[in-house]
Amino acid sequence: MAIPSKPTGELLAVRDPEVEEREVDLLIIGGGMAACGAAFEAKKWSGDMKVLLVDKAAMERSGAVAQGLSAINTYIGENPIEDYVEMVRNDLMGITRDDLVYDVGRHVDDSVHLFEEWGLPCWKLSPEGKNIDGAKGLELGLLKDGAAPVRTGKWQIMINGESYKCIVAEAAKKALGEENILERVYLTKLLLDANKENTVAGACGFSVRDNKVFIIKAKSTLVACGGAVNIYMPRSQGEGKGRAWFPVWNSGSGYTLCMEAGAEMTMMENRFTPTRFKDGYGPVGAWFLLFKAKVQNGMGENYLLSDFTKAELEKYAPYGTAAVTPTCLRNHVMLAEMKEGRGPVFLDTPTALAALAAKLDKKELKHLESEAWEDFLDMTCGQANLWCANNIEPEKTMSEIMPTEPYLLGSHSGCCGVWCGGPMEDWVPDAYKTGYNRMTTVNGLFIAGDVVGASGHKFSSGSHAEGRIAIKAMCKYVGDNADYAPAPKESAQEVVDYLWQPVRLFLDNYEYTTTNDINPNYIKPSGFSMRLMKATNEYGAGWATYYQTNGTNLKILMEMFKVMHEDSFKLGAGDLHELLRAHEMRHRLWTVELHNRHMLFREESRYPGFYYRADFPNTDDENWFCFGNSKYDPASGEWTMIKKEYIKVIP
Ligand code: SFD
Ligand code: AMP
Repeated sequence: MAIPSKPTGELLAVRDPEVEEREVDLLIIGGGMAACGAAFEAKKWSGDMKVLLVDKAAMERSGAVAQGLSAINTYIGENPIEDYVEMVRNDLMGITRDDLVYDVGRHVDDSVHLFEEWGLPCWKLSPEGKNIDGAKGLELGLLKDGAAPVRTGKWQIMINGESYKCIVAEAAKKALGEENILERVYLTKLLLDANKENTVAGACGFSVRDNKVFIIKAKSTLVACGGAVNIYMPRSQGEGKGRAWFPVWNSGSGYTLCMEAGAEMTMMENRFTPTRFKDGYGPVGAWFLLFKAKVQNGMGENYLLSDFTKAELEKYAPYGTAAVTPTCLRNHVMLAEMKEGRGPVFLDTPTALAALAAKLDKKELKHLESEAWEDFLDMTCGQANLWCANNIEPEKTMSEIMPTEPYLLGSHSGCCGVWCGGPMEDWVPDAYKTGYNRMTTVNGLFIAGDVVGASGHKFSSGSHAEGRIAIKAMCKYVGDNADYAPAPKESAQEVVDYLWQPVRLFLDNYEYTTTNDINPNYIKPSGFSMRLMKATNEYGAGWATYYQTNGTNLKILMEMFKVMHEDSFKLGAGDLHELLRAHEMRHRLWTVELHNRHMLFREESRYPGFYYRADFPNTDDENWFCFGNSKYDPASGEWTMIKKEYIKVIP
């Protein structure tokens, strides 16, 4: 007789979880940069309103800034805000929400000044033109008092940022009070109101430490759950599996929570396919901008200077011929080089460091070398490990760079996300208003950071500022709707049955086989994940096809998603982390399906280098210079695709 399998895992799930119900005025979902900004700012505007922040992880190291960062990529400083808007628009191939971008631009520096006040070391430029970092930088004064930052590009400043997230989270926690924060609770679904149409009444989810379901009623909810990672097969396989550039725990919850509730989405066809140090995912910004490293193809040539590259960029004028080449087109020319057989592409770190070393004394040179390592140790320590493992000394050996798998995000060099209102000010067109700044098309539902669409290049600082903007508007909304008593449509029993369905399916069936990973009655999240990522990689313009797809491929993929939706209710979970993975997979599926739905809708290639519609290989301004929007109807389950007019607000 076969021996029945046993549940495995550290925190085994039981059939009937405990249920805890709470009621608050303001609910913040997420604990990353935007949520920390919201938590900090809430203190100023919420008065006696009750605020609750719920993070799926521990705020001190949750979200994209978990490992720290080496630069703050958005600091306006001496620049006109209009220039920032223009940069963002050009980088995203012309179609952005100027009002949202401008709004971030006018507030972002205040967040950076707070970070420095809270203890984040920002590098300073000495009067002699030297870069002074760490505590010594402080001796040159504070940014807010006019001290000069070390600018790498027009918008970026250098920091010693290993503890960046700890510093920002500490301030958020202090402002809100630990008693108003739930950590390690994964909010899985928004609750719509039973009596008030198109209105959010809170959210539900579960703890990954206890067998406990949370049902949180709220008058207004902020979704700040970051972007979506592991929706495409990562290049890292085998030994390297698990590595990704963006944080693996951001599973598209921000997009899924909002779309499932019926919020209008925007530019979900956009993605970010970052160029990174191959295999270790080390960011390239500091190497290009601070160290001034140059690229080199397999023939030893700087292809950026070639007529071939020039001609490729001219195809995408005016963006391709702009003073700063958009991020997607930088990828495009790199991919074009590889497709011509002139790969791999290297970053010439030895020449760059040698050029800098020529101006330095011995001590300064040592410091420069440690900065080269620190850039990764502060932010992507796996890249530094990989250098060590391969005996790479950047001053002696070049490193390969390569576009990674695609990510969905709205705060870095991408702009997919949820449509929302801009500032309630005269200069903002009515078509860009929803009644409250950063409120979606669902009443009471607000967004910030990666979740906000059509306004990229906020980065860590801009996301923090946007959280602050959003919570201020939420406080006004709650004040204006003081009589509103949230009453979710779903009963507590319905919530538990939905959230715990993967556990019960597992418990009903696990004894049928000798190992609980293999069973005819359920699939595990890890297997489901492989299926999803294989399909998107092959049909949905992943790295397998040099990021190319076409209408036929996308339609095949949409059919595959239908089956995956059915099978997402066959996910089995024996312990609490597996339950988390099961619901994360549902969120990833919803998110990446919408991405593909949008790619199918937009019949042009707006972002060459991020992805290509090979059947429509050019940009088509005549037909597609507009936002690609979409809306899910929670009642009927139908999707509507919408072309929304682009309005240039800032000249
Ligand atoms: O080098 C739920 N980023 C960079 N920004 C910069 O300013 N400078 C840089 O140097 C940047 N670089 C960089 C960056 C990110 C990463 C990963 C690397 C390098 C390696 C980008 C910023 O970090 C990014 O723009 C912001 O962090 C975005 O902020 P926000 O708040 O939108 O997302 P988040 O910080 O990831 O936080 C998300 C939070 O949500 C939680 N969460 N909680 C409850 N329920 C759910 N269902 C949830 N789902 C998610 C998460 O736990 C987290 O707290 S470089 O490449 O350019
Ligand atoms: P990254 O490390 O690639 O995320 O980039 C960090 C910052 O530097 C972002 O603001 C990028 O837009 C910018 N950046 C990176 N590479 C380049 C480049 N080659 N030219 C101009 N800006 C760049």
